[in-house]
Amino acid sequence: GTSVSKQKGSKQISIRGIPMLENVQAVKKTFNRHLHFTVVKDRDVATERDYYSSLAYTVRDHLIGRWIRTHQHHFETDGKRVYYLSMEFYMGRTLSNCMINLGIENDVDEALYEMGLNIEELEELEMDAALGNGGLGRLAACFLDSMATLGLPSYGYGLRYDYGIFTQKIEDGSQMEYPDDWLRYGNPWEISRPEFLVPVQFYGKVVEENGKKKWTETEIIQAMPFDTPIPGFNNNVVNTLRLWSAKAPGKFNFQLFNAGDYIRAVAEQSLTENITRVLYPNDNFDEGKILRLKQEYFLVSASLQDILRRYKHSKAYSNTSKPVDFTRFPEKAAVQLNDTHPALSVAELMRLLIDEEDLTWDQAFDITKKTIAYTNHTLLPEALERWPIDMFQKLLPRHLEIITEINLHHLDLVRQKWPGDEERLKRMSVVEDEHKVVNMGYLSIVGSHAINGVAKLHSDLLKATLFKDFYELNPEKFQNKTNGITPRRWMLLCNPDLSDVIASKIGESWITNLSQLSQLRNYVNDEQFVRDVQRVKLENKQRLVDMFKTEYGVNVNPTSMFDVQIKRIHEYKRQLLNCLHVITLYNRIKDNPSKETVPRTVIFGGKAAPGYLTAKLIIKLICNVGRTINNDPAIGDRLKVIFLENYRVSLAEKIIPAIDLSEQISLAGLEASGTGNMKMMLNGALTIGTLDGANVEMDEEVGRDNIFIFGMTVEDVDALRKKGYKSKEFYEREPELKRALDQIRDGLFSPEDPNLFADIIKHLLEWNDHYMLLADYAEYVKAQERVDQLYKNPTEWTKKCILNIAASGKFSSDRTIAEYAKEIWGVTPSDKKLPSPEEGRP
Ligand code: GL9
Repeated sequence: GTSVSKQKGSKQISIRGIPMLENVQAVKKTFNRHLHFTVVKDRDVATERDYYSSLAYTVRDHLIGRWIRTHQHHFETDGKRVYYLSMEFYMGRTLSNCMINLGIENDVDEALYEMGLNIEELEELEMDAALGNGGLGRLAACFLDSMATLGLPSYGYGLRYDYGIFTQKIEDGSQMEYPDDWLRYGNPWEISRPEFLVPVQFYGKVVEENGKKKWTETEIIQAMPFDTPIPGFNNNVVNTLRLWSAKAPGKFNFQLFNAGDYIRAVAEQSLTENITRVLYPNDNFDEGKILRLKQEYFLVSASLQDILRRYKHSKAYSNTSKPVDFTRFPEKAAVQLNDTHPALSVAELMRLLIDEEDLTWDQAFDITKKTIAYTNHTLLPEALERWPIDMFQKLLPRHLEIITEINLHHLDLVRQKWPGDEERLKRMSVVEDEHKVVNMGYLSIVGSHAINGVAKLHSDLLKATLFKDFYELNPEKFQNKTNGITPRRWMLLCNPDLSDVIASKIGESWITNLSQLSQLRNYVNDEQFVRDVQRVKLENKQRLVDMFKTEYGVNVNPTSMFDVQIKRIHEYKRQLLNCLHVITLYNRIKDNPSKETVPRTVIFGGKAAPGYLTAKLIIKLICNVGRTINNDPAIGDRLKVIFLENYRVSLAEKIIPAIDLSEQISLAGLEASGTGNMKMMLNGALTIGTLDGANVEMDEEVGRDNIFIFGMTVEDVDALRKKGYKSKEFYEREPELKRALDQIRDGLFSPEDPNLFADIIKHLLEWNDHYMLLADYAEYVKAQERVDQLYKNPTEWTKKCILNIAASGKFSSDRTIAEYAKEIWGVTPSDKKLPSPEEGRP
């Protein structure tokens, strides 16, 4: 059919039909009503942002009826609820996602067009909800979309940080951090719920009264819930993401200042509210700060109190005098811990059940274990949370008691299974006596019925290494749930033209059943289809080229290979290895200027944790290498290097559809899964990568002929470490590697300060290259040569892209969530639609 988009050049997609006149009229009317009554402007004085707000409220109107009805439905059916507890929800923008899931984007697009407004420009005004660092937080956001789309009665619980992940600016090649004041213009997508305010206690002491423990003289901070709607795709379900904000409880603390210090008392309220002020910007790293422990407990306590309240007021107990039976709680609630950050849930649920609901220890522990499950997201030792006992003692004395007792029971079981094995007992203790810390991973395992890793390889490594002893104690608890991504945001929303091309061949069922993409294998020899896929990729690249020109002043050839590594900057992800390859390409062109080469644009993007100096130096090196190469007239447009500023969800949506080559080159065994790898595969990029994380399963799905795998396996890494790795041997053995490192060391890329990168050289040579870049360098360069060879043949290249898209079905978060539902939560997905609001109340 003819898509409206082609006529008007907007991004509207045809696969969901042409706009309906009466819908378009209704949208215009609602939009104008909101501009007048909600935003309080007329069209003479309204700003673009006013139009964005009116549009957001218009779209929000379409959610409200479904949201209320979904609530009623959950109350009436009273099934088991799923609670996803996470310190991070990296949501990005909401507007276009809502329009897509509600199926109204074409109507809205048409209405705005008729009013002379540009929907894409308005969409750009929305701030990202950047309440996450990277993969872990974005995974939580994809899971919310899938849980709603699968019709599960599910809730996300998190914190409403006033400031999300910092805004990154690159000044003189260096990262600078600025606060992300995302709520500055208000947030039309949230609604506060003061009626569900929850008190959270801190400090105080534990006393015994008639043989019962009591936590008293605590300081109280109120948790104010803010709800955000989470629409499912095309099923009239709207679930809830509930984020807590810290609120000083006026009257309590005011008693502390009994006389005359009213002003000071009011001023100090804002100190209390610091708990939810800002997201800790660390990726795969535990800073161990008390404010972070407070944040974690604040999330856990507020959420569990809310969950218990919902159980007590559920249909089974409303309007009855039946006493609440908590032994049946695990039949009505599943709590999933997104890493150990909410691990205090184990102790808090025990406390609430024993101290507040008067259950026995054994009853409470049985309920807790049946309710809670734990996902591990990393093996990196520096990321594993271990809180000092004295911090606990001060901040959460009752929880320390409970954890100590849980540990005694746990160690009894270990003793029963392995009598006399004192070493094992010490290794498995939740409370590590030697370092005086509580191991939150161990606490999570002991308090859960299921523990899972996030890709096959990672789950196997958990059992073989980090949690070996616990696996031997309870092998039945250990599972794998390979990560996934939502095809709604990561295909329909970000790549509407590719969505159209795919739908023209295989229809639309892949949107909620991504394995249907395998049908595309039938079209690899369809010349028109290959050309269409090629055309869409080039158009997506062209849009980026325009941005590179305006934002960075760099001229990029849109037919050059877009070779992209976008992810947090971390040594284990080995952006430096990529950089060494870039320098090698540069040297080859300089040595042999007349030789024909495959033009490349190498693109990096990602934030470094503000305190991670080596990561910041890596950014500086990439920028400086780019400066040298991009300004070298001998290079021309054969090689360009770009560092993208402020990589985040909304920028990922623009880059990913334009990628030719996806860099997934972590040292094998260290990237638990990766999820960017899946997004790029789905959008028709080829992968160059190590056998790490989910790359292993991508390789399985697509076949070794269609992916560029290189480098050491986990076993190779182990063997090399055992044998004794010496990075200098590789430096001496590989002339091009030696040359690149010498150039960095001698200041070729930093003539104004030749010693600038000394620390990088130190890491790689003096300190023996912990992430073994030098060992993988030669194979990496060879794999890149194979990439070049293939890129010279655009048809063969595109066929492999199509085979990658066709093989990416496994990596839908719908599949991941269906597995959690069946194998951990004991709930059943449904593809039934709820009645739409227009259908009237039953
Ligand atoms: C991570 C892993 O490093 C990734 O490999 C994995 O894909 C994601 C999601 O499971 O989890 N673990 C982790 O701590 N981060 C990850 O991305 N970092 C953060 O985002 C905080």
